[in-house]
Amino acid sequence: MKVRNAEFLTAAAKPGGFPPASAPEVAFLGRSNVGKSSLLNRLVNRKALARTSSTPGKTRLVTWYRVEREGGELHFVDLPGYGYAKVPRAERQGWQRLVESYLEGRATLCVAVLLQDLRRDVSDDETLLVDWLAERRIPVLVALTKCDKLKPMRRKARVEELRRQLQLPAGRVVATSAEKGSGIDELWRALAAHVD
Ligand SMILES: Nc1nc2c(ncn2[C@@H]2O[C@H](COP(=O)(O)OP(=O)(O)O)[C@@H](O)[C@H]2O)c(=O)[nH]1
Ligand SMILES: [Mg+2]
Repeated sequence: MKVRNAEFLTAAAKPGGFPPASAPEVAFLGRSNVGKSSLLNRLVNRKALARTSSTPGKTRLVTWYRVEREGGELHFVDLPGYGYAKVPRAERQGWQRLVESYLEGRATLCVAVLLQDLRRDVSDDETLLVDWLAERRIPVLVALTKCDKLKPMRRKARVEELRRQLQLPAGRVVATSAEKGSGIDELWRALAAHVD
């Protein structure tokens, strides 16, 4: 997939700050530290469009990036990471409200990409999200992240194990490594099928 240009569009802490729904959108979801910023950067061939860090950010924001490809313009939407053990309940509810208002109300949303670390087991957070998206007829793809951390021998079996935990068909689960660039073309192909 040829990306001509990618740039920050806007970020919003409240639905009132969401930009006009002017292009097909791909939403990215995952627990903090799963590798979301790294994968976003890889998908658009940019080193630091989305910020990467090992320390979780404090502000809960939905961030939009404008991505220009050969097939036309689309938006990547970076939803705030969940699963901070120490986050107070009120803040967690704030995350839920913000994310749900985006996912439920966005006419241009084409597909949600849920990120899952290849080495971790699927938790209730991911299972609930997959079910929640399915109930709302929002197509979901799962990007398994940090595949380079497992030896090739173990990788394949692990992908299948997670696919079973997620109860998704094989075509919905893509193994990726932002570090090595593996799986990026396959993820783009899967995304494009929903966007184009
Ligand atoms: N080995 C490896 N590390 C990765 C990969 N993707 C992200 N990381 C590391 O995981 C940590 C969290 O990555 P980041 O993209 O900031 O995650 P985010 O919090 O989900 O946005 C950073 O230390 C990254 O360098 C990957 O594909 N392979
Ligand atoms: Mg990040």
